Amino acid sequence: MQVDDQSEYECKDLQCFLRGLERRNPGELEFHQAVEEVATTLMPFIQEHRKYQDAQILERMTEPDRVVIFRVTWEDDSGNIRANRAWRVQFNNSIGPYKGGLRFHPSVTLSVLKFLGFEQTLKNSLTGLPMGGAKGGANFNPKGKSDREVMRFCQSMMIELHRHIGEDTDIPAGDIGVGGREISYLFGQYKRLSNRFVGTLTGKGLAFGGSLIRTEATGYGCVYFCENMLVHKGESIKGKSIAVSGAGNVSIYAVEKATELGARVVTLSDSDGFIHDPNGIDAEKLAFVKELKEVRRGRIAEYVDKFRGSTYHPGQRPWIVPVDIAMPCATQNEINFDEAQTLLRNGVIAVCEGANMPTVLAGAHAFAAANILYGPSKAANAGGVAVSGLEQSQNSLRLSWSREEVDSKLQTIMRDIHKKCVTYGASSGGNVDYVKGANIAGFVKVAEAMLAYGVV
Ligand code: NDP
Ligand code: 2IT
Repeated sequence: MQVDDQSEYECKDLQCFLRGLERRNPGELEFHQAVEEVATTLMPFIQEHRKYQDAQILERMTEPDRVVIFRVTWEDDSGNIRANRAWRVQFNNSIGPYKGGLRFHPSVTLSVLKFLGFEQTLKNSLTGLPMGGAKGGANFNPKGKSDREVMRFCQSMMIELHRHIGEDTDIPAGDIGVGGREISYLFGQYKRLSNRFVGTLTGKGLAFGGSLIRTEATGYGCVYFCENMLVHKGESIKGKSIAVSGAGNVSIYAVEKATELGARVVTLSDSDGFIHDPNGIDAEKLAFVKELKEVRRGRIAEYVDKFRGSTYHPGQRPWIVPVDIAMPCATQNEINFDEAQTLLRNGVIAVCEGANMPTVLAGAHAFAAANILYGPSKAANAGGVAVSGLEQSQNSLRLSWSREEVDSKLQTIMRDIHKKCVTYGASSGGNVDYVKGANIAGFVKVAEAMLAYGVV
């Protein structure tokens, strides 16, 4: 990084800023993409508010506080020695201790974790809770591994990770490939190594400090955000058809809440293909999916053997199905430009992102140009980390809130995030640019804290 390159720091326009970012972070395409999306909407705001520009806040905010990279060595069931790479990207702790998930997937790279950590910083700010931004994970593939192999990996990873985290320092949680099983192994090992029982991880089991509704929070929160956008436009989710992608934690609970509120969810997917059930994935069918994914760790293709009238589409994504609402809940860049166009051609009225950065930049621009309701991930999926924040509060207080209490706080947080997006994103024509609203609202709180700290 060329911190002392004066000319770069005299950048006053977007292109100059992005060229510098690319030069400092070569080849980190996902990170470039996330920053470009944010900087594009923020730059006019920063230019209007010279204090942020003069203090180089965006330049500083796009440089992580620190990155820890380490080897995780473990032994598989056949006695072979395996080695993986793991990271913790501690992005920004201006408004609270570092907070963000861990991802286990073979596609994990530093670029992916930097994009996620950067987004997390703004998302956590939006929740209104005192949480900084971080992300971590490993290029470990949990698919096809036995429980004992996953346990040995988690325990080995924690031997290094525990030095860098703590209940007031950095609090990891789940993400792709890291659910209740992995958090339990990680927390159990953290507790042994630190000889303390504190809430250093969230998403824990209910018997050992977990919060009710944390499992459901991201999916439920995404549906609450979608309903807020629809109600703001005089509409409702009731009676709408929805395409959900993925079949993991976020997808399952998005389907559950959407169905409960009277919508008809017609698709689910995994990395092999998608299922289409025009009759809707009701509570009974969803119970099958939960058991399939959470207990048997099977593939979504099995759905069609069980439920008549449904079809499986190998190698394809759900966005070709005509629906009112799209909820991408699998992974980044899972809606490309052509798929965005297809959704629009088929009359989609809302896209609400459960996954992080699921839409490519050109697709996001197409949604904005079409003036549909477009809820970007940092606003729409903030319910997960928000309830993680509530889990931390309960751990500190040494008590547990009821399901109703947590759900009601989650609904209030999602309503407040929607309100902040409207405050900063409403145009004179009555439309709301939720991307702009979320980016500015998330930025301002972190930026004000950084300004207050001086040159840090
Ligand atoms: P899970 O591991 O529970 O499920 C992930 C799902 O997405 C699986 O169906 C998986 O299919 C699919 N998927 C993952 N990677 C790919 C890929 N490269 N291509 C196609 N499909 C893929 O993860 P979560 O549900 O927890 O996370 C899903 C998304 O939501 C991620 O973007 C995550 O960052 C985001 N998120 C999660 C939160 C949480 O609390 N868990 C909070 C906020 C956002 P397969 O089995 O074939 O891999
Ligand atoms: O992307 C996310 O917000 C998460 N994976 C949840 C992070 C958390 O700390 O609960």
